[in-house]
Amino acid sequence: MGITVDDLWNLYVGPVEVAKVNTTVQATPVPSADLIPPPPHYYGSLYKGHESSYESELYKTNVNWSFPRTFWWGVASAAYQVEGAAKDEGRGPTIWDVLTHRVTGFTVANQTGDIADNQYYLYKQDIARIAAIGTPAYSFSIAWSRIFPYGRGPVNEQALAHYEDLIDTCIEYGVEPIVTLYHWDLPLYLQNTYGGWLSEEIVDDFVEYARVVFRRFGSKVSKWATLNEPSVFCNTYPLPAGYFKATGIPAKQQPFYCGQSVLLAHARTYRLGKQLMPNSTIFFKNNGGYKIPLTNSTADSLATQRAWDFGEGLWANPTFLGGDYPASVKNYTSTFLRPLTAAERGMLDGSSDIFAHDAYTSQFTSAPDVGIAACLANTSHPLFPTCANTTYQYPASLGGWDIGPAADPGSPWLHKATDWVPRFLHYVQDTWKPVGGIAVTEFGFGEPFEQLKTVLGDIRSDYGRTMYYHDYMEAILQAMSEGVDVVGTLAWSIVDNLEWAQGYTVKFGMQYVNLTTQERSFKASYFEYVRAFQVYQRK
Ligand code: PNW
Repeated sequence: MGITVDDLWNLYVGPVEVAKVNTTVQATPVPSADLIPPPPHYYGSLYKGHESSYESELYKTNVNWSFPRTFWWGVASAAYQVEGAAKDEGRGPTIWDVLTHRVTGFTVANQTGDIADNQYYLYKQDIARIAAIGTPAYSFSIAWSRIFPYGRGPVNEQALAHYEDLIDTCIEYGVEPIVTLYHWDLPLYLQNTYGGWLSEEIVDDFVEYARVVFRRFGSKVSKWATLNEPSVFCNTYPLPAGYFKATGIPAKQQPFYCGQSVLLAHARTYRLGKQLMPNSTIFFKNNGGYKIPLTNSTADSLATQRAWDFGEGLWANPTFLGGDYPASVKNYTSTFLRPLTAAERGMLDGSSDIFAHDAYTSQFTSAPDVGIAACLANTSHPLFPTCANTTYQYPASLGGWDIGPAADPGSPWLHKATDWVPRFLHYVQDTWKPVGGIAVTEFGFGEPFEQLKTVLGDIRSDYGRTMYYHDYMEAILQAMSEGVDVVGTLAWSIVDNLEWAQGYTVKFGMQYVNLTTQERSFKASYFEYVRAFQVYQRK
């Protein structure tokens, strides 16, 4: 490769922090006192929705609620956010090691994932804990740069052995492992060699990585996510100037070059996976949320359609609706991106077994102030090319209220909007008609100001997040009782972790992590999530 992995670290990242505990720790039994749920909120359940007025429909609706026995559920994480052990056992650097170490201010207080939750060494205890509280599945991601330190070329057996033991430990504890191949941690070498996702060269490398992982773990893992939230990670392009290989592709076009590589990488990986593991469930994770036209104007409904097209549709139309981009997206990308070939469209169509969606929130959508046409005519308009505005507030004519309570100010994109979840699920089912149903593969809430709390009991009593899960699970049950085929849920997250640019200042964990001692504690929300299944899952 012309450069050693050590040199990659030294030249582009520099020294990394090392945890005190840096060998695999055996699990100890979870104390039974840790598994006592919080006292109930007796009036927590005001059933709502168009067909369930509190007095008359409550019990009727409620008896129709249940999760079928086949319903799968668990908690989720991603490698860079929880693992730590940044340089250990042959891991190669990723763009995130550079972003956190070198790009001043990229993360809050320049926090890094060097140690994070040290799950690379503490996984046995983490799995023992989630098993003890009754969680049937754990969804984690594999770090591409552990398996292939350069992203291509030599394979690192030590990393494969590590993930093998992680998977075996899950199975030993009766926890189903669900694996994501890519959760944003792009091997740095690939970014510097050809621009990462901006180049179609990445497709071959990704498929080879997938092949190695599928071959090794295909007999033990049956649910696979290829890629997590391309809408988010493709929009990290352009990467900050001066740290990575520059490509000369205009900034606003870069997310779409990335998108095309992602679609092709996903589709080929899907086809390979189904060939190697015919009984597996393979999908990619979309994200976004329900989009409500702010007013009933024609402009707002057009803008809302554009937001669907440039959001979920960019990924879901090619995979669920015949292989190509939505018309509005194609209209834009055809000015610079090569069209997908008939063979590629054929490979894409039907390439996700379920519609997996990380459905945290919903938002109101409206036309830009200048109007859609003027925005489309001005490539430097901040909303170009989507040309749709979003807000979390009702219009002033309706009082300007929030759609629902805001999460931590560090996550301004997130408001609790659980009242819209049933409509969202209907919309996904009606629009993309996923044959295998819908899975909510991430949902969660950054409890406001949780990082300021110092008393463990106060941290564990995460009322906002608890109500979020309570209402969210009811919303899913409501939608299912109305005929929406929801097949699974994965809550974000198993533990507090590195919340990307927010560092450790925003908490999404259903377990608190003391970052000094690495001790974990269940929060009330975890019990609430489990309770939904204790009450409603058919035996
Ligand atoms: C997800 N949005 O990201 C990621 O998959 C996780 O890694 C992350 O920790 C979690 O959500 C919480 O942020 C998202 O703007 C980031 O709609 C942004 C959005 C959605 C999901």
